[in-house]
Amino acid sequence: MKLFGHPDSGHAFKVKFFLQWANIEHDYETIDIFLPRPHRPAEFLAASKFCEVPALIDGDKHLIQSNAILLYLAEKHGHFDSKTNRQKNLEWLVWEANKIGMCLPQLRADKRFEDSQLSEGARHWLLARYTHDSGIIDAELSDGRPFLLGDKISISDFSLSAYLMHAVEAEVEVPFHVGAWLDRLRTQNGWQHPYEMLAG
Ligand SMILES: N[C@@H](CCC(=O)N[C@@H](CS)C(=O)NCC(=O)O)C(=O)O
Repeated sequence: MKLFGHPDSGHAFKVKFFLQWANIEHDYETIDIFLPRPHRPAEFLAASKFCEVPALIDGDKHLIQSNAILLYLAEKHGHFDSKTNRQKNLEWLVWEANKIGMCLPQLRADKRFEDSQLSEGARHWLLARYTHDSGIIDAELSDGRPFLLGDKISISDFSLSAYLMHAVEAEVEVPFHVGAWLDRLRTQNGWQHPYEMLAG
């Protein structure tokens, strides 16, 4: 297996963290996502339909979209113990792509990259969405369960936490139970700070 990523990509981080946590052997290459798309390596361009990271090569398969890759890896490596468990994970993954995985990367990019600055109205809207979305995760974890689906860590945890690991850079508040959950994830096998993990 070979993963393509970039240190600034929370989308790549969730996949790399899962691979390291699950001890799945893989090669890794950093792609300069600030280069014009046609200038990126040919192997990456062939693997990544939309020229985005993450992209994963597994034998003759080319896999893209971080949550779809997580689902593929969890299925392949036997991380679903039932159909219900798979369905519950799928629900959170779809939620992530549309909710916290949409607003938080934009809020962070606004603070981190000069050419990604938001208009006042857009920032206000995204911040309201972030407050709502982080509140949903907080409420979910408020009964004291260690992970989103209960006692066992799952791909939902890897997916939803990815950009929250950069919350300081986004200058957003992290609710109490979410903060405790992020700390718990930082104690997991394979954990490294995203910048270290994806440096290559
Ligand atoms: N929906 C995609 C998002 C991937 C994405 O936005 N990747 C960004 C980095 S976080 C990228 O490759 N940007 C460079 C480009 O689009 O040229 C996923 O979940 O994998």
